Amino acid sequence: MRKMIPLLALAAAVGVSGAAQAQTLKSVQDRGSLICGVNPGLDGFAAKDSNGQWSGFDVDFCRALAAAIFNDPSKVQYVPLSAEARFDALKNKQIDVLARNSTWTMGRENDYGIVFPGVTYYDGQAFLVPKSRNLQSALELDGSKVCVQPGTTTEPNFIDFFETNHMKYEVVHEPGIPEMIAAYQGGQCNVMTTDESGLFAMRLQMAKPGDSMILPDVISKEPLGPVVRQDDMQWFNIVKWVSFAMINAEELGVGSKTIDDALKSQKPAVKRLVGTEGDFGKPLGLTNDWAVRIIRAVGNYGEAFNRNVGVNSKLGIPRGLNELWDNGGIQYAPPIR
Ligand SMILES: N[C@@H](CCC(=O)N[C@@H](CS)C(=O)NCC(=O)O)C(=O)O
Repeated sequence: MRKMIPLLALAAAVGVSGAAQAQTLKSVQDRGSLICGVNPGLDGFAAKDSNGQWSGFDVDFCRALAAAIFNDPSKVQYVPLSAEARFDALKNKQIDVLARNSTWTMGRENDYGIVFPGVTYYDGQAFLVPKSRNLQSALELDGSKVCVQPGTTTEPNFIDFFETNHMKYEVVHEPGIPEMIAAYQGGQCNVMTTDESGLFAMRLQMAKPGDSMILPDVISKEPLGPVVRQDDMQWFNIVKWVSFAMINAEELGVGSKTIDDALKSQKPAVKRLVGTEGDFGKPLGLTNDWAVRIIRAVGNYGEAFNRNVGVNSKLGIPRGLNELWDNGGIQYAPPIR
Protein backbone atom coordinates (compact mmCIF):
# COMPACT_ATOMS: atom_id res chain seq x y z
CA MET A 1 0.00 0.00 0.00
CA ARG A 2 2.73 2.43 0.97
CA LYS A 3 4.19 2.12 -2.53
CA MET A 4 0.81 2.99 -4.04
CA ILE A 5 0.54 6.33 -2.32
CA PRO A 6 3.00 8.26 -4.49
CA LEU A 7 1.42 6.80 -7.63
CA LEU A 8 -2.07 7.69 -6.49
CA ALA A 9 -0.89 11.12 -5.48
CA LEU A 10 0.69 11.56 -8.90
CA ALA A 11 -2.47 10.41 -10.69
CA ALA A 12 -4.59 12.73 -8.60
CA ALA A 13 -2.25 15.63 -9.26
CA VAL A 14 -2.27 14.97 -13.01
CA GLY A 15 -6.05 14.57 -12.98
CA VAL A 16 -6.56 17.79 -11.06
CA SER A 17 -4.19 19.82 -13.15
CA GLY A 18 -5.62 18.29 -16.36
CA ALA A 19 -9.10 19.40 -15.34
CA ALA A 20 -7.89 22.81 -14.18
CA GLN A 21 -6.15 23.41 -17.49
CA ALA A 22 -9.30 23.32 -19.59
CA GLN A 23 -11.32 25.49 -17.26
CA THR A 24 -10.59 29.08 -18.16
CA LEU A 25 -14.21 29.89 -19.06
CA LYS A 26 -15.46 28.27 -15.88
CA SER A 27 -12.97 30.10 -13.68
CA VAL A 28 -13.83 33.41 -15.39
CA GLN A 29 -17.54 32.74 -14.80
CA ASP A 30 -17.00 31.69 -11.18
CA ARG A 31 -14.88 34.77 -10.53
CA GLY A 32 -17.47 37.00 -12.20
CA SER A 33 -14.87 38.86 -14.26
CA LEU A 34 -12.28 38.43 -16.98
CA ILE A 35 -8.64 39.21 -16.22
CA CYS A 36 -7.14 40.88 -19.26
CA GLY A 37 -3.47 41.80 -19.63
CA VAL A 38 -3.09 45.16 -21.39
CA ASN A 39 -0.55 47.84 -22.21
CA PRO A 40 0.21 50.17 -19.26
CA GLY A 41 -0.47 53.18 -21.48
CA LEU A 42 -0.51 53.29 -25.26
CA ASP A 43 -3.01 55.76 -26.72
CA GLY A 44 -5.48 54.06 -29.02
CA PHE A 45 -4.74 50.56 -27.68
CA ALA A 46 -4.99 50.72 -23.88
CA ALA A 47 -4.93 53.75 -21.62
CA LYS A 48 -6.49 54.62 -18.28
CA ASP A 49 -8.10 58.05 -17.81
CA SER A 50 -8.16 60.17 -14.64
CA ASN A 51 -11.38 58.42 -13.53
CA GLY A 52 -9.70 55.02 -13.76
CA GLN A 53 -11.60 54.08 -16.94
CA TRP A 54 -9.69 52.03 -19.50
CA SER A 55 -10.20 52.53 -23.22
CA GLY A 56 -8.61 51.54 -26.51
CA PHE A 57 -8.66 48.95 -29.26
CA ASP A 58 -7.18 46.17 -27.09
CA VAL A 59 -9.39 47.21 -24.17
CA ASP A 60 -12.38 46.92 -26.50
CA PHE A 61 -11.34 43.36 -27.25
CA CYS A 62 -11.39 42.56 -23.52
CA ARG A 63 -14.80 44.24 -23.28
CA ALA A 64 -16.09 42.23 -26.25
CA LEU A 65 -15.03 38.99 -24.54
CA ALA A 66 -16.71 40.06 -21.30
CA ALA A 67 -19.84 41.00 -23.23
CA ALA A 68 -19.94 37.56 -24.88
CA ILE A 69 -19.49 35.81 -21.53
CA PHE A 70 -21.41 38.03 -19.08
CA ASN A 71 -23.53 40.27 -21.32
CA ASP A 72 -21.65 43.05 -19.52
CA PRO A 73 -18.53 44.63 -21.04
CA SER A 74 -17.50 46.15 -17.72
CA LYS A 75 -16.74 42.80 -16.09
CA VAL A 76 -13.02 43.03 -16.78
CA GLN A 77 -10.05 43.43 -14.47
CA TYR A 78 -7.22 45.09 -16.35
CA VAL A 79 -3.64 44.12 -15.56
CA PRO A 80 -1.10 46.55 -17.07
CA LEU A 81 1.96 44.68 -18.32
CA SER A 82 5.32 45.78 -19.68
CA ALA A 83 6.64 44.29 -22.90
CA GLU A 84 9.01 42.07 -20.95
CA ALA A 85 6.49 40.80 -18.39
CA ARG A 86 3.50 40.07 -20.64
CA PHE A 87 4.08 36.50 -21.84
CA ASP A 88 5.26 35.20 -18.46
CA ALA A 89 2.13 36.71 -16.90
CA LEU A 90 0.01 34.71 -19.35
CA LYS A 91 2.06 31.54 -18.95
CA ASN A 92 1.89 31.80 -15.15
CA LYS A 93 -1.90 32.27 -15.24
CA GLN A 94 -1.93 35.76 -13.77
CA ILE A 95 -4.25 36.70 -16.63
CA ASP A 96 -6.89 34.87 -18.72
CA VAL A 97 -5.98 36.57 -21.97
CA LEU A 98 -3.38 39.05 -23.18
CA ALA A 99 -4.56 41.90 -25.43
CA ARG A 100 -1.48 44.12 -25.60
CA ASN A 101 -0.31 45.14 -29.08
CA SER A 102 1.55 41.85 -29.24
CA THR A 103 3.06 40.47 -32.41
CA TRP A 104 2.34 36.87 -33.35
CA THR A 105 5.65 35.05 -33.85
CA MET A 106 6.55 31.37 -33.96
CA GLY A 107 9.20 31.79 -31.26
CA ARG A 108 6.75 33.27 -28.77
CA GLU A 109 4.29 30.41 -29.23
CA ASN A 110 7.10 27.87 -28.84
CA ASP A 111 8.88 29.53 -25.92
CA TYR A 112 5.90 30.28 -23.70
CA GLY A 113 3.36 27.59 -24.64
CA ILE A 114 0.99 30.28 -25.83
CA VAL A 115 -1.08 30.71 -29.00
CA PHE A 116 -2.42 33.65 -31.00
CA PRO A 117 -6.04 32.93 -32.02
CA GLY A 118 -6.12 35.63 -34.70
CA VAL A 119 -4.88 38.98 -35.93
CA THR A 120 -6.87 41.99 -34.80
CA TYR A 121 -4.46 44.56 -36.27
CA TYR A 122 -1.98 44.15 -39.12
CA ASP A 123 0.90 46.47 -38.29
CA GLY A 124 4.51 46.93 -39.36
CA GLN A 125 7.61 48.51 -37.87
CA ALA A 126 8.64 52.02 -38.86
CA PHE A 127 10.98 54.84 -37.78
CA LEU A 128 10.18 58.25 -36.30
CA VAL A 129 12.80 60.97 -36.76
CA PRO A 130 13.12 64.71 -36.14
CA LYS A 131 12.15 66.57 -39.33
CA SER A 132 15.34 68.57 -38.85
CA ARG A 133 17.36 65.50 -39.91
CA ASN A 134 15.96 65.97 -43.42
CA LEU A 135 15.66 62.26 -44.15
CA GLN A 136 13.56 60.71 -46.90
CA SER A 137 14.17 57.02 -46.28
CA ALA A 138 15.17 54.58 -43.58
CA LEU A 139 18.16 53.69 -45.75
CA GLU A 140 19.66 57.05 -44.74
CA LEU A 141 19.73 56.15 -41.02
CA ASP A 142 23.40 55.05 -40.97
CA GLY A 143 25.09 56.00 -37.69
CA SER A 144 21.81 56.68 -35.82
CA LYS A 145 21.22 56.42 -32.09
CA VAL A 146 18.11 54.26 -31.93
CA CYS A 147 15.63 54.36 -29.04
CA VAL A 148 14.00 50.98 -28.62
CA GLN A 149 12.17 48.98 -25.96
CA PRO A 150 13.57 45.60 -24.84
CA GLY A 151 11.27 42.55 -24.83
CA THR A 152 9.77 43.52 -28.18
CA THR A 153 10.10 42.28 -31.75
CA THR A 154 11.27 45.81 -32.51
CA GLU A 155 14.89 45.42 -31.44
CA PRO A 156 15.82 42.29 -33.46
CA ASN A 157 13.90 43.65 -36.48
CA PHE A 158 15.76 46.93 -36.59
CA ILE A 159 19.13 45.25 -36.03
CA ASP A 160 18.39 42.89 -38.97
CA PHE A 161 17.47 45.90 -41.09
CA PHE A 162 20.57 47.94 -40.21
CA GLU A 163 22.95 45.00 -40.59
CA THR A 164 21.42 43.85 -43.88
CA ASN A 165 21.88 47.35 -45.21
CA HIS A 166 25.42 47.74 -43.77
CA MET A 167 24.43 50.66 -41.55
CA LYS A 168 25.96 51.40 -38.13
CA TYR A 169 23.80 52.07 -35.09
CA GLU A 170 23.87 52.65 -31.36
CA VAL A 171 21.10 51.06 -29.28
CA VAL A 172 19.46 53.17 -26.57
CA HIS A 173 17.26 50.88 -24.44
CA GLU A 174 14.23 52.42 -22.75
CA PRO A 175 11.86 50.41 -20.54
CA GLY A 176 8.57 52.06 -21.57
CA ILE A 177 6.86 54.76 -23.59
CA PRO A 178 7.37 57.76 -21.26
CA GLU A 179 11.09 56.98 -20.97
CA MET A 180 11.39 56.50 -24.72
CA ILE A 181 9.75 59.87 -25.43
CA ALA A 182 11.93 61.60 -22.82
CA ALA A 183 15.11 60.11 -24.29
CA TYR A 184 14.12 61.11 -27.82
CA GLN A 185 13.13 64.65 -26.83
CA GLY A 186 16.28 64.98 -24.70
CA GLY A 187 18.45 64.04 -27.69
CA GLN A 188 19.81 60.78 -26.24
CA CYS A 189 18.61 59.16 -29.47
CA ASN A 190 17.82 60.63 -32.88
CA VAL A 191 15.42 57.97 -34.13
CA MET A 192 12.72 55.99 -32.41
CA THR A 193 11.43 52.70 -33.71
CA THR A 194 8.42 50.49 -33.00
CA ASP A 195 5.13 49.43 -34.61
CA GLU A 196 3.78 52.21 -36.83
CA SER A 197 0.63 52.48 -34.69
CA GLY A 198 2.82 53.01 -31.62
CA LEU A 199 4.72 55.78 -33.37
CA PHE A 200 1.44 57.56 -34.19
CA ALA A 201 0.45 57.28 -30.52
CA MET A 202 3.81 58.39 -29.12
CA ARG A 203 4.14 61.35 -31.45
CA LEU A 204 0.89 62.74 -30.03
CA GLN A 205 2.41 62.72 -26.56
CA MET A 206 5.43 64.79 -27.57
CA ALA A 207 5.79 68.47 -26.70
CA LYS A 208 5.99 69.32 -30.43
CA PRO A 209 4.43 66.52 -32.49
CA GLY A 210 4.86 68.55 -35.70
CA ASP A 211 8.66 68.46 -35.34
CA SER A 212 8.83 64.70 -36.00
CA MET A 213 7.93 62.54 -38.98
CA ILE A 214 7.44 58.84 -39.63
CA LEU A 215 9.63 57.61 -42.48
CA PRO A 216 7.67 55.78 -45.22
CA ASP A 217 9.59 52.48 -44.93
CA VAL A 218 7.86 49.59 -43.15
CA ILE A 219 10.55 47.05 -42.29
CA SER A 220 8.61 44.14 -40.77
CA LYS A 221 5.30 42.30 -40.43
CA GLU A 222 3.72 42.88 -37.03
CA PRO A 223 0.48 40.90 -36.89
CA LEU A 224 -0.97 42.00 -33.54
CA GLY A 225 -3.58 39.96 -31.74
CA PRO A 226 -4.84 38.52 -28.48
CA VAL A 227 -2.97 35.62 -26.87
CA VAL A 228 -4.02 32.64 -24.72
CA ARG A 229 -2.29 29.58 -23.27
CA GLN A 230 -2.05 26.42 -25.37
CA ASP A 231 -3.78 24.34 -22.69
CA ASP A 232 -7.45 25.15 -23.25
CA MET A 233 -9.07 24.65 -26.67
CA GLN A 234 -12.47 25.88 -25.51
CA TRP A 235 -10.98 29.19 -24.38
CA PHE A 236 -8.86 29.47 -27.52
CA ASN A 237 -12.02 29.01 -29.59
CA ILE A 238 -13.96 31.61 -27.61
CA VAL A 239 -11.25 34.23 -28.07
CA LYS A 240 -10.86 33.32 -31.75
CA TRP A 241 -14.58 33.50 -32.56
CA VAL A 242 -15.10 36.75 -30.65
CA SER A 243 -12.50 38.27 -32.94
CA PHE A 244 -14.03 36.68 -36.07
CA ALA A 245 -17.57 37.68 -35.07
CA MET A 246 -16.58 41.35 -35.02
CA ILE A 247 -15.03 41.10 -38.49
CA ASN A 248 -17.95 39.10 -39.90
CA ALA A 249 -20.40 41.61 -38.40
CA GLU A 250 -18.72 44.45 -40.26
CA GLU A 251 -18.71 42.43 -43.49
CA LEU A 252 -22.44 41.77 -43.09
CA GLY A 253 -23.18 45.42 -42.30
CA VAL A 254 -24.24 44.63 -38.73
CA GLY A 255 -23.13 47.17 -36.13
CA SER A 256 -24.12 48.59 -32.76
CA LYS A 257 -26.66 50.92 -34.40
CA THR A 258 -28.24 48.27 -36.63
CA ILE A 259 -28.23 45.29 -34.28
CA ASP A 260 -31.99 45.45 -33.61
CA ASP A 261 -32.71 45.36 -37.35
CA ALA A 262 -30.25 42.48 -37.71
CA LEU A 263 -32.27 40.47 -35.20
CA LYS A 264 -35.23 40.70 -37.60
CA SER A 265 -33.15 40.02 -40.72
CA GLN A 266 -34.04 37.13 -43.01
CA LYS A 267 -30.53 36.92 -44.48
CA PRO A 268 -29.13 33.48 -43.59
CA ALA A 269 -25.61 34.72 -42.74
CA VAL A 270 -26.98 37.48 -40.51
CA LYS A 271 -29.34 35.01 -38.80
CA ARG A 272 -26.44 32.72 -37.97
CA LEU A 273 -24.36 35.65 -36.66
CA VAL A 274 -27.10 36.92 -34.36
CA GLY A 275 -28.28 33.45 -33.33
CA THR A 276 -31.79 33.58 -34.74
CA GLU A 277 -30.75 30.49 -36.69
CA GLY A 278 -28.36 27.72 -35.70
CA ASP A 279 -26.60 26.78 -32.52
CA PHE A 280 -23.19 28.43 -32.61
CA GLY A 281 -22.67 29.88 -29.15
CA LYS A 282 -23.65 26.95 -26.96
CA PRO A 283 -20.92 24.56 -28.14
CA LEU A 284 -18.41 27.19 -26.97
CA GLY A 285 -20.07 27.40 -23.54
CA LEU A 286 -21.75 30.72 -24.42
CA THR A 287 -25.31 31.62 -25.37
CA ASN A 288 -26.54 31.68 -28.95
CA ASP A 289 -26.83 35.47 -28.84
CA TRP A 290 -23.12 35.76 -27.95
CA ALA A 291 -22.32 37.89 -31.01
CA VAL A 292 -25.33 40.17 -30.42
CA ARG A 293 -23.93 40.93 -26.98
CA ILE A 294 -20.54 41.84 -28.44
CA ILE A 295 -21.97 44.02 -31.20
CA ARG A 296 -24.37 45.83 -28.87
CA ALA A 297 -21.69 46.60 -26.29
CA VAL A 298 -18.61 47.20 -28.43
CA GLY A 299 -19.69 47.28 -32.07
CA ASN A 300 -18.25 45.51 -35.08
CA TYR A 301 -14.57 45.47 -36.08
CA GLY A 302 -14.75 48.69 -38.10
CA GLU A 303 -16.48 50.56 -35.27
CA ALA A 304 -13.82 49.49 -32.78
CA PHE A 305 -11.02 50.35 -35.22
CA ASN A 306 -12.37 53.79 -36.16
CA ARG A 307 -13.25 54.78 -32.60
CA ASN A 308 -9.85 53.94 -31.13
CA VAL A 309 -7.16 54.25 -33.75
CA GLY A 310 -8.85 55.18 -37.04
CA VAL A 311 -10.63 58.13 -38.58
CA ASN A 312 -12.77 58.92 -35.54
CA SER A 313 -9.83 58.93 -33.12
CA LYS A 314 -7.03 61.37 -32.41
CA LEU A 315 -4.53 58.90 -33.88
CA GLY A 316 -6.29 59.02 -37.27
CA ILE A 317 -4.59 55.92 -38.71
CA PRO A 318 -5.93 54.88 -42.15
CA ARG A 319 -7.52 51.40 -42.30
CA GLY A 320 -4.88 50.24 -44.83
CA LEU A 321 -4.24 46.50 -44.50
CA ASN A 322 -6.94 46.37 -41.83
CA GLU A 323 -9.68 47.03 -44.37
CA LEU A 324 -11.88 44.01 -44.94
CA TRP A 325 -10.76 41.61 -47.66
CA ASP A 326 -13.70 42.64 -49.87
CA ASN A 327 -12.67 46.28 -49.56
CA GLY A 328 -9.00 46.05 -50.49
CA GLY A 329 -7.55 44.92 -47.15
CA ILE A 330 -6.62 41.59 -45.60
CA GLN A 331 -9.01 41.34 -42.65
CA TYR A 332 -10.83 38.10 -43.40
CA ALA A 333 -12.77 35.94 -40.97
CA PRO A 334 -13.91 32.37 -41.58
CA PRO A 335 -17.69 32.12 -41.87
CA ILE A 336 -20.08 31.35 -39.05
CA ARG A 337 -21.96 28.37 -40.43
N1 LIG B 1 4.31 44.55 -31.29
C1 LIG B 1 5.63 44.54 -30.71
C2 LIG B 1 5.90 45.78 -29.86
C3 LIG B 1 5.01 45.85 -28.64
C4 LIG B 1 5.43 46.90 -27.60
O1 LIG B 1 5.58 46.57 -26.42
N2 LIG B 1 5.60 48.16 -28.00
C5 LIG B 1 6.00 49.20 -27.08
C6 LIG B 1 6.27 50.47 -27.85
S1 LIG B 1 4.83 51.05 -28.74
C7 LIG B 1 4.96 49.42 -26.02
O2 LIG B 1 3.79 49.18 -26.24
N3 LIG B 1 5.38 49.88 -24.85
C8 LIG B 1 4.52 50.22 -23.75
C9 LIG B 1 5.12 49.96 -22.41
O3 LIG B 1 5.72 48.89 -22.21
O4 LIG B 1 4.95 50.80 -21.53
C10 LIG B 1 5.81 43.28 -29.87
O5 LIG B 1 4.85 42.53 -29.70
O6 LIG B 1 6.92 43.03 -29.40
